[in-house]
Amino acid sequence: MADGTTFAALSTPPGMSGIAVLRLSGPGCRNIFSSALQLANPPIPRMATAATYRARNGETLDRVLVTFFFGPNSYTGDDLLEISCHGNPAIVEAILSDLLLRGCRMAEPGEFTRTAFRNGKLDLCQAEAVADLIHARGTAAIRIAQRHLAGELGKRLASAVEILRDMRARVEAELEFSDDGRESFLSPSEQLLALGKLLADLAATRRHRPAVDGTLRLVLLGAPNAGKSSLFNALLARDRAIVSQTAGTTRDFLEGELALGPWRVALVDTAGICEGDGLEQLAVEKTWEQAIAANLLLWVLDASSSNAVGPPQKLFKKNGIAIWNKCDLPFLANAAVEIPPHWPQLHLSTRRAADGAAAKSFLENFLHGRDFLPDGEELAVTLRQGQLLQDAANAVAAAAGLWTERTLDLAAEELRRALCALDSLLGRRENDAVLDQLFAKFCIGK
Ligand SMILES: Nc1nc2c(ncn2[C@@H]2O[C@H](COP(=O)(O)OP(=O)(O)OP(=O)(O)O)[C@@H](O)[C@H]2O)c(=O)[nH]1
Ligand SMILES: [Mg+2]
Repeated sequence: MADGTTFAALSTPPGMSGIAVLRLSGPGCRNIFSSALQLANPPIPRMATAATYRARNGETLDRVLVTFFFGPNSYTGDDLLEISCHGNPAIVEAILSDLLLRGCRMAEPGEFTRTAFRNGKLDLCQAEAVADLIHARGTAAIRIAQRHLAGELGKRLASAVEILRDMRARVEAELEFSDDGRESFLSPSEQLLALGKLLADLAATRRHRPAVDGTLRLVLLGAPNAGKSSLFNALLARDRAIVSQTAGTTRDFLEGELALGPWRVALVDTAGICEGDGLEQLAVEKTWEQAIAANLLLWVLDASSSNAVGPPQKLFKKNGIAIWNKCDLPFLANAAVEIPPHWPQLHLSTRRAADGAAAKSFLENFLHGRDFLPDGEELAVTLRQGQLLQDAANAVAAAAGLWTERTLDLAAEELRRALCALDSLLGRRENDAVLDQLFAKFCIGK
């Protein structure tokens, strides 16, 4: 809400803590500084100062530490005040209530960052990265979020935007002077193709997004009847999938949600992998699609069968865990079953209630602090960014083709489309609905 009022929020998690940090942004900060905190106005910027917070009725609410940031040299770009008080919810509430009485209002979700975006402190991709950095799991995901926050995407696109603008100017000049008989000076299709590839490659980094968002896909795989659906139910602690002794019970894959430590996990049960035809084959194709999209494979084997089937070589490079099921029965599996050496192995029986809980905590420990990003991966664009990058890539590729065919008016139009997509990506084209949707995902106080 760009209404020129001063908004305030608790920026640290609610509950009891050593300290709690309240933030205020807007023109009223200076007044709060001198009235509620009785500190000399104008404040000394960026200097932590001890003060007593007094309510309007003169009551002392807490001894606090305050820091004042003058706009535009603040997070939001407007005057900003940070108040660190003792982390007691009653103190926080008393200070917030007093701030409301003094004319502030409560901030909306993401309003600090949205204001920073509106004031040109961040481009839209950087604003999105603020939420990423808070939610990222694992050090590689955090590094990626930090790169996005530092404006890496904007920097990489700056030269693309420059080239596109230049090309568009050239094609328009060519169109304008096409009748004067001059020799064409244009041969830019290759440059455009290279640019299209760069944009498409950036768009493709969206495949790493779930790992940055803290969401993972764990896929149960294995031969028919190994006990995948039984394990699926045990991990979800409910009878979600049909279990039966008939091999080939599961056809369509099933999805259930599971929290494992800080990760939000989509657990997927699949059709058993086997040779077959017709429907069976269709089901197995779906299983392979799931295997490819997985962050972690849970390969289930029937330990009681001399025909227990291990994972195929083509999955050896993926992250996985081998789960020997039916360990309530004698172990008859062939010792020659090959499991990738980097996969841990787990022995259990879904018939034993305690094993489901044990499997869950094993997975939780296994996921703790783990990265699901390939080494050296530098960026992971969001779905929104990925779609716009792909739109731009398609338009640039189309422009390259049209240029080769000398259909310059249409090439100019495609270049314009590509530029529009990149402008939307960086938030240079106002779209309140997109902004509302994007910032609604933020917490209050961010
Ligand atoms: N003894 C024993 N039987 C089990 C265990 N887990 C599953 N079963 C049985 O094995 C059979 C197959 O279990 P499912 O969970 O349906 O196996 P699945 O891998 O999902 O099978 P498909 O969907 O056909 O591929 C059922 O009869 C289960 O009751 C176990 O730990 N011990
Ligand atoms: Mg099944």
